Amino acid sequence: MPYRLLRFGLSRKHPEARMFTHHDSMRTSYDVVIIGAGGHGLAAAYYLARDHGIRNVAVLEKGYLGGGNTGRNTTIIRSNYLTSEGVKFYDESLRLWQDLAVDFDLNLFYSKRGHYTLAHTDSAMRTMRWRAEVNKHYGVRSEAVDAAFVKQGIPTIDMSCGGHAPILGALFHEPGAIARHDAVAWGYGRGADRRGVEIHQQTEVTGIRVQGGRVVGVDTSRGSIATPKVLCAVAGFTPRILDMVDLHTPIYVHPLQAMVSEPVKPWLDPIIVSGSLHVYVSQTARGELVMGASLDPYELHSTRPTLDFVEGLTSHMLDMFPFLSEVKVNRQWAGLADMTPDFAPIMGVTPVEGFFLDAGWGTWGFKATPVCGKTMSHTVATGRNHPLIEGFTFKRFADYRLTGEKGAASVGH
Ligand code: FAD
Ligand code: PYC
Repeated sequence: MPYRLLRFGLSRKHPEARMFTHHDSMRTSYDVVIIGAGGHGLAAAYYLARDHGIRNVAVLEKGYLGGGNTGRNTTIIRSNYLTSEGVKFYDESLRLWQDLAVDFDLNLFYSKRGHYTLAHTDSAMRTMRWRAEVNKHYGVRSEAVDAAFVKQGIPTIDMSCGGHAPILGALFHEPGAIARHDAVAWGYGRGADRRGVEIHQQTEVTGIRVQGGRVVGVDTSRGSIATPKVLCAVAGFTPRILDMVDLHTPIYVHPLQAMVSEPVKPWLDPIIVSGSLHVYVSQTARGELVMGASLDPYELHSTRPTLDFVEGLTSHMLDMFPFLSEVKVNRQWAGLADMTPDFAPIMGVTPVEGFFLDAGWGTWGFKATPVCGKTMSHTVATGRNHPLIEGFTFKRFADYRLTGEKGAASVGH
């Protein structure tokens, strides 16, 4: 790696290949069209080509690769969920994360930190014990820990949280990690491109053609394409795409904001979450504090950030870490979270033949990128839901078989 860096740095011609090919035109037909070049759409394209030999695939993106929630999230990766469906699914994702940088030959800055979900009340402690037991049952390393353990792991924290939310303990999840989100999109995009998948940016899907209950093509801002299979992976834009095929889900869209500080000396190794204080924070390898809070409390299709958010989040950050009062906020932004009533995703086949859905990723879908790619590529290739996504089907709402993950959603809602 250093040799490659040196060669690139000293070369006048910059011989490094582009991450992926620019195609001037689209084909008239593809075996599969994927809507959305976020991590999920690109991962599905990558595994379709690599594991299923399906390469005549177009990924259509109305903006730029990774410009949606994939490039806006706070990169927390964990598998400490509450339901058996969730724990098994996210644990498989964590396993896939371990090999990804080698698969891509790209540094994803994957960094295992340990993850604390703080408990400030007895009932929160009960939930932590519950999650720890479910996690351990499936071999996931989580444990309910007391206040002394928290203080030892995070020596700089004010255990009284400004005197109004004393920390009683936490759920400690040792595998909790962070990674560089845009590199994940580039890695999947480059890997798919090298296997023959076409990525078309600045190409918006404006309609989906259905005949006799099955998909036959898509209309785009650059013309129409014939295809028997469409995978929709558009996060906050899901309701608009579903309108095109006359399908309806209980998804509702709220903005989710985040912010980052100026770089400071490394002092925070673990990832810290407090649902009660509406705070989560980690420190990047560059020293920036990446922070977030809860969903904005209204439905809205806008990514405009607010001063209200910064004021609320910084005051709660100072409850935990008063010595940060001089640290400056560098940037803030928002993404569109596609929320479901049970805080679990909606994945797999739908009543429209050839139309597949990967949605309902709300505030929790970055960590699931690899396993979504794996399971959705299987589902699209075979026409049958992968066993790992059986708890997340489109029809679970009609069947009243919800997969209640709210207790593990991490941010307060
Ligand atoms: P996206 O990355 O949003 O990609 C969808 C793409 O579809 C977009 O690029 C969009 O332009 C494109 N598109 C939409 N409509 C069309 C159309 N008509 N035609 C063509 N293209 C279209 N998850 C975690 O696991 N951990 C976290 O710490 C975390 N933090 C978060 C913090 C914030 C502030 C936000 C907003 C989200 C966070 N999430 C987190 C959630 C996570 O970011 C998302 O669930 C995940 O990135 C979804 O990926 P995706 O590929 O499905 O969607
Ligand atoms: O899913 O861990 C998570 C998360 C943290 C912040 C937003 N989502």
